[in-house]
Amino acid sequence: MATDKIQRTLALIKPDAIDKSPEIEKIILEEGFTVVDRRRVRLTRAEAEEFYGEHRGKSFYNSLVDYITSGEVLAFILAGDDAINHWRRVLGPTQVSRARHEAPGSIRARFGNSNNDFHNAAHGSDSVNSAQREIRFFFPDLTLEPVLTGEGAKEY
Ligand code: RTP
Ligand code: MG
Repeated sequence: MATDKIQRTLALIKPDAIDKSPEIEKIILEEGFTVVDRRRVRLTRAEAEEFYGEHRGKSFYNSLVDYITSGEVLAFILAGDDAINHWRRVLGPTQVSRARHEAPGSIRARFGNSNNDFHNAAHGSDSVNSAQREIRFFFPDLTLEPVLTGEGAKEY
């Protein structure tokens, strides 16, 4: 659905799906996103704890930090119409089993781990604020111009 709302979002290919990154990048381009920048990086534990700070204290926090630091990740800044929600739709539901059931063509259904519901192959920012924070987290040296929204307002 076109909303005329150009946004940027942070997409992450998680460590267990990095071997599938060419296939995932193909989907990114087929879906019409523009890749503004990309970076392959291995997060330290401290960086991962900061990135997933919103989940600090939850039961799965330590295993999430273990997972995201288990190898390199590939971070992308994606731009496009309604990019934040568009990318989350392409990802599918958080849990791999739900993704396979409800959105069989989604990235998490196709590339998520069959043996671990939460090793779900990829990440996407969930709001304009998280997108801004997460883009700055992975690309601190990049200066980005604000994007124009359909309402004529400017967003990062
Ligand atoms: P993400 O942030 O990675 O795009 O995923 P999400 O928004 O769909 O889900 P979120 O609630 O933000 O959870 C972040 C990641 O934590 C792992 N998780 N494990 N064991 C659990 O109950 C559990 N819940 C979440 C997943 O890897 C999830 O993507
Ligand atoms: Mg999330």
